Amino acid sequence: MPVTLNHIAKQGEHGPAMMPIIQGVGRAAVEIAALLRGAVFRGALGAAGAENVQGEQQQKLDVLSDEIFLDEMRSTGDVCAVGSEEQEELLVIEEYANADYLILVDPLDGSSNLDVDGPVGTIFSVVKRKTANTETPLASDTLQSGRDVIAAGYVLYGPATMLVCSVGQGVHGYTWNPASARFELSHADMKIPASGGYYSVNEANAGKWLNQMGDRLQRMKAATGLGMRYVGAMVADMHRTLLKGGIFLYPADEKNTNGKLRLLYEAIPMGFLMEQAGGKAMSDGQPVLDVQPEALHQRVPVYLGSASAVDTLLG
Ligand code: AHM
Ligand code: MG
Repeated sequence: MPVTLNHIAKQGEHGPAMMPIIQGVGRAAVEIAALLRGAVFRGALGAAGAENVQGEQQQKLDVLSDEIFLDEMRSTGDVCAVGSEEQEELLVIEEYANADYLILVDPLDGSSNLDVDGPVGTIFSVVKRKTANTETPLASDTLQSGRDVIAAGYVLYGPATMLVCSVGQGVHGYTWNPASARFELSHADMKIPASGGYYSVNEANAGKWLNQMGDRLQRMKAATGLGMRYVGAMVADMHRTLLKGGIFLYPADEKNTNGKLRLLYEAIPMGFLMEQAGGKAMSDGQPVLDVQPEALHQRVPVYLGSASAVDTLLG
């Protein structure tokens, strides 16, 4: 008997409460995957003509994926608000404003890959509200460190659609089976290899990196002999790093002095998964999960991977 997403309910203290929310993520993933496959026929590729709060060009598929995700979170009845990379403000789900959980999402990560049919992903994390559930949730409810995250995960839209998630009891990967029309457990208890794998970084920025990161990377390459892979979509680069080992990094540079990746939508969920998989997740000078968020769209430098590779780089 294949194991389905219901498996999440059996995982630890938070599994039962997280199962309906992660099933909602699964429904959104199926819809987004179908949208991506058909996008070229519907004229849905290309820029939407607007910029998001980060001043980045939104793609039509960023906007559509965001709508799909929000609708599926609303349909769970368990989510009171969604903080999205594509939305300036926290979106309160008025009809369920008394629900206990908030979800943070990058609905379509790596969207620069869309025009070349490259892999993209969805990244999410779940926190419990701090305000009383008799009140309207506030943006401050999202500003919780990774140590307070209850569940996190990503969806990889690759040759197969995979949902990889953790409710604090290890990391499990579920692959969409088109024949049975459900996610089935394909990668139980994922652990990052202690050595080997690849380093993954946009090395074109090396000349602009801060904190001698260029020299550090050269030393790490010499010490480990790791080969290099870079997709430019964090979900795909993280997924390979989790399965094969090594390190993924996006350091601070002269242009992006806090790095490019968002603390709440990218760094914390991936850091949570990396620690759950036995790896290490650092920002500058402290674990990603210890960084106290101060703003919804805050950015941080990120170094994720096998502890030995991360230590060799930063050590
Ligand atoms: P996005 O959320 O706007 O897609 O940006 C995030 C993406 C990550 O998926 C990826 O790791 C990074 O940007 C790649 O950036 P670069 O093109 O600078 O290498
Ligand atoms: Mg994005």
